[in-house]
Amino acid sequence: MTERITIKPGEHDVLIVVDVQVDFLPGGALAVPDGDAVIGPVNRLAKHFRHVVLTQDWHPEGHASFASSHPAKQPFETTELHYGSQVLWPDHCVQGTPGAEISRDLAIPHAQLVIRKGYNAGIDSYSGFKEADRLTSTGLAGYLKERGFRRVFCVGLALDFCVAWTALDAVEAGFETFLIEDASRAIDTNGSLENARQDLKSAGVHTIRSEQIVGA
Ligand code: VGL
Ligand code: ZN
Repeated sequence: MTERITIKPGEHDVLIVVDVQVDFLPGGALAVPDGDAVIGPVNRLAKHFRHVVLTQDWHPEGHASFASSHPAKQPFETTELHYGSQVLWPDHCVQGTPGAEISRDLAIPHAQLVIRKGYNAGIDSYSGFKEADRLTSTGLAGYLKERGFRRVFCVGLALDFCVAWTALDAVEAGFETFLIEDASRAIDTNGSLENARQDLKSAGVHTIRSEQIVGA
């Protein structure tokens, strides 16, 4: 699992900080258990990366991924949408609301891009790269390629949804991809964490710990 290499991030490396938003933190609408534990590690890691991208879950009111949009459905149940099975969530990260804000405790003033996702009313987007229909692109792969990045390091919330899907799509887009486990926390619903671990392993995502990222 953990590969005991150390890595000094350079010009071809980018840190992607996934969805560290008020609604995913304690007290939020879709609070990830122990979610605030990622903030310290993420802030420390970000100091070692010159290049950082943030993602922001950003849903319109009445989004198709909200249980409240489906009569008789409860949060954490699933339904079939036009692109396949969809977990239904409590309303969260509604565009322009306080819950959708990126945590003020993140100390990454040098972040270069905030990529919003999940803004199409009928399609969810866990991944920062591609929406859940697996067709609609956010443009992130093109951006990262044009910038000349080769390695992608993923952290944030939630490990078993947005972080995992972002890492899997980074591999698919051709990047060598790392998930920094102690800088991420999972929701873990209906076996989602175990499934994500399997998928990450099969895809060749390297799972590492933040101590393996070192500075100059
Ligand atoms: C996420 C569920 C719904 C995440 C976003 O950031 O992992 N999970 N929307
Ligand atoms: Zn969402």
